[in-house]
Amino acid sequence: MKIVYNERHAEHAAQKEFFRGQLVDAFEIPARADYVLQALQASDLGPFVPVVDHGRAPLERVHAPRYLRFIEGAYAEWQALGGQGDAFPAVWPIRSLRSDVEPRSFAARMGLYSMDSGSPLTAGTWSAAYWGAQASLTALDLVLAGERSAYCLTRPPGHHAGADFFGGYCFINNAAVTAQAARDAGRKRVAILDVDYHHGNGTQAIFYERADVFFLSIHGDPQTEYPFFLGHADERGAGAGEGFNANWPLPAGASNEQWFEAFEKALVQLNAYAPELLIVSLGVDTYGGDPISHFQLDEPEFRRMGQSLASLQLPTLFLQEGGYATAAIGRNVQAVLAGFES
Ligand code: Q9C
Ligand code: ZN
Repeated sequence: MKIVYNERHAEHAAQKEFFRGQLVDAFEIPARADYVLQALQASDLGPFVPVVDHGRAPLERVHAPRYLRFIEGAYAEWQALGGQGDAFPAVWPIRSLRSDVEPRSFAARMGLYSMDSGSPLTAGTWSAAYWGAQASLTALDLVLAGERSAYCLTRPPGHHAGADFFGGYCFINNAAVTAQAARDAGRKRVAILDVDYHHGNGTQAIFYERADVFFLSIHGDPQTEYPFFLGHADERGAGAGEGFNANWPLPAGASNEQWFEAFEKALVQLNAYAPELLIVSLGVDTYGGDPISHFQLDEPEFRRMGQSLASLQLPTLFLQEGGYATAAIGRNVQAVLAGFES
């Protein structure tokens, strides 16, 4: 399986994040991708393919241009104001406040363009995120050219980022940018299967009223799990998109049997849709040892996941999302990809 690696990922390097009123060591750190790289280099997966720059246009097909400009310049603005270390938002345009007027204040725009205070924005965030989207678009080129599958190794992840906001460690929604690029390249039906522990609220929202991109997700129940405000079972799409969104929220602590029961249901719906391309938002924070998540998958289950995905016989693009048990991420990702190839 060809692998596209975002070599610029480490430019996004958060130090700390807020957790229960304290600044704690960041979870979404460069070592995550380094471990995956090591594991894949030691395996017989590959070869590695260099990233091709597709420019800004494919990002603007999904994200508001003013949002992208904001992310690109945000760290410089923060520094100019005397901001020390990583940048965090502190105020949001919650219900009854206006979000249609873009304020001049940097602090206000940080809030306008974000959903939480848990996603530090660093000096290299734009660069890492931009090149991550390019890596994903490069992986798409491979699959469009006839490769059965490809894997994009990148960070920061993308699935929580909406058309005009960041959050959940995500800044550019790589899955959405890539699905839209596949549509623009003539693929008529694209499916995004999101197996990250957290609901992919950004991806869902971007395609919620569309029938040409089917979003399916298995995740921790938003009643108790991040992102809390989206990901319920009754979210089935709207307008032309009605029936083309499917969520399987599972209780924190769900068993592997529960997880695979939901997964098999998702695969049935996915198969019935007959997509021309499958994008897998591959978070491995479903791992039992994950420090911020509460499912129990382990290596045999990750392998089984890959095997089941292969049985769909679809052109498949695996895209790295979450996974925070740093030293185990490589093994877990490798198990999915090796299962797919087996
Ligand atoms: N201190 C992804 O997996 N909050 N994002 C966690 C832990 C946000 C996870 C708080 C978790 C976001 C892509
Ligand atoms: Zn996650």
